[in-house]
Amino acid sequence: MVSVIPHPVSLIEHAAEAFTLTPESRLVATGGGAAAVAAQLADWLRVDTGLALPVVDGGTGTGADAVKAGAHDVVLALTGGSAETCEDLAWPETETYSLTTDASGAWLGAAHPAGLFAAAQTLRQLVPAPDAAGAASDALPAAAHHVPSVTINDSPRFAYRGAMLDVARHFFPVADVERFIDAIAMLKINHLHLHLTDDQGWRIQIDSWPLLTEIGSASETGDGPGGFYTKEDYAGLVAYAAERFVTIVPEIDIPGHTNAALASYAELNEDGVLREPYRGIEVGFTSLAINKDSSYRFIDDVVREVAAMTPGPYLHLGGDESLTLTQEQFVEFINRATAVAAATGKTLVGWHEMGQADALPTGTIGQYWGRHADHAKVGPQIRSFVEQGGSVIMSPAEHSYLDMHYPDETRLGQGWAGTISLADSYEWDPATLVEGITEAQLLGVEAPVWTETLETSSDVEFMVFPRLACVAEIAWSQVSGPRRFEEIAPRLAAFCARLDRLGINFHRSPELGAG
Ligand code: TNX
Repeated sequence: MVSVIPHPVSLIEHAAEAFTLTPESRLVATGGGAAAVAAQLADWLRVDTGLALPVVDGGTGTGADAVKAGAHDVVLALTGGSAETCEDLAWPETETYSLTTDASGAWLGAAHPAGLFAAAQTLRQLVPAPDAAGAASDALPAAAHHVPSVTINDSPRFAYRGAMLDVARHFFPVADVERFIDAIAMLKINHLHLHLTDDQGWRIQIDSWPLLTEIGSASETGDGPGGFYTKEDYAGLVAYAAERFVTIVPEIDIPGHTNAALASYAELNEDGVLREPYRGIEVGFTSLAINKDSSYRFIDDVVREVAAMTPGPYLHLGGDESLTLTQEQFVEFINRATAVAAATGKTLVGWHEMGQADALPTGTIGQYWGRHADHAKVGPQIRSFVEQGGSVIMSPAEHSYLDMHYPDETRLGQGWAGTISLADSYEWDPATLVEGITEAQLLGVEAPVWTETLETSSDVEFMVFPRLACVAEIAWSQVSGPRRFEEIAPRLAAFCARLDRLGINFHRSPELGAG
């Protein structure tokens, strides 16, 4: 069975003979930028099949330097000409690709390396997953692997396909975040939103306010040690993500969710009194001093340093659950703080509450996290971003909040938005969820993972998989009618077998048998 998640725009399966990967297969990279993707594909295939395949330079694809690809070779062809011209491509061309496999070889073509990377992820899913009950990868037989004969043409529905990891409630070291990036990239997720600051901890080095990490990073939910990313760590993460065509979106959450900062600097508190570090899981009880110039100096310094660490276009300023402020105070603060942050040149993102402000910098993006029952109240807040020239990222709590309990397993996670089954995470449409927000206003979809109850990578993966696969399909795949869980269920089961093989944790939901 051909099983790809997210499902491609068009996938034709041929009765013709399969393509076979053998120990003699080569990855032939054609065009600048193709070799780096081919090298990653070689790494995945080594893990997935035990085959150690060489990457060879196919030259420009024509002329005397062209390598003649053999029947067992995988050609990765950058079809858009030179590396310089592909920089000028507009989305969705950057992520569009085609893939054909048959007895004469495998061919992956795209105009941009990002498209080639997407093609390589698809090919990886076409290579049969060895039996999870089988041997460890180093003991795999280096035999032939039959890939069905297909023609795939594919292109994403939304430009922004995100996952959010909360590294503030529990700190996750660099290696864990890299592991997370590898896992989400398999599903063509192309943005990683890092929730870097909250009441429980401050996780990013800021040179101009050093106590944020000296004091503010040394706590987390429970009794763990906390931690933070140095600028060097962070640069490494940004680069690691970029190699996988994932853009990191840093979030500095203000004015609420700031106890770690308020415990580091007395002058950020309205009363000038230093707060105690916080290790609980309450929300909404803190605020920066909104009437003090020191707060705006702080914001200016922090966003300047964070923007300098951020090659990506976005800077997330939070703005959620500022429950100690009146609406008037909140709006005044957001108008002033976003004006300061806009000076970095970044496009700002905020949780839907930020839409109450009436002077948002043009283009500010709203992230919707409401429940169905909140639509009437929250609808105007999210539409306000559009009215002020921005767009919307959909993260509806009842469908995409990956820290919500599964219906059948409640040891980890929370329950304020109910339980989220695999079907709940699949059967929704971001373009019809909130009145006045349709396809044209959507930048994309993001699935957040809040980590109050999640301490390890294994905990995070358990909550994320396989539900993220459902959300990723919503974000990537075109839709022509209501989504039905039965359509994805058998493919989810196949994807989970692959996760199992890779040692990535997931929830063995009874729904996986539904296909
Ligand atoms: C709400 S969603 C929050 C977070 C919590 C989460 C727990 C949002 C913008 N704020 O602070 O961690 O619920 O599910």
